[in-house]
Amino acid sequence: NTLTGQFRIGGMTCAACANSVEGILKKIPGVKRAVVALATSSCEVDYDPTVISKDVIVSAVEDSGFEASFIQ
Ligand code: 9UX
Repeated sequence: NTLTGQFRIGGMTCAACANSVEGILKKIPGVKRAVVALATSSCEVDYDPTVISKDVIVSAVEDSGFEASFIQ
């Protein structure tokens, strides 16, 4: 049971930011895969919708000091 979501991530200015966001995403229970693209200020996340929702992903990123919004 996997959904793939695209999110916009704001506030990433260097590669270490992108690594940091990726680490945050991968630590969320229910996240199976997370790929952050610094160049497009976005990320793609595979997650188990029976464990978490897209809102949990957005909140976790925002709690870490970046901006996040669901794209599709
Ligand atoms: Mo780079 Mo991001 O020096 O918070 S890690 S700007």
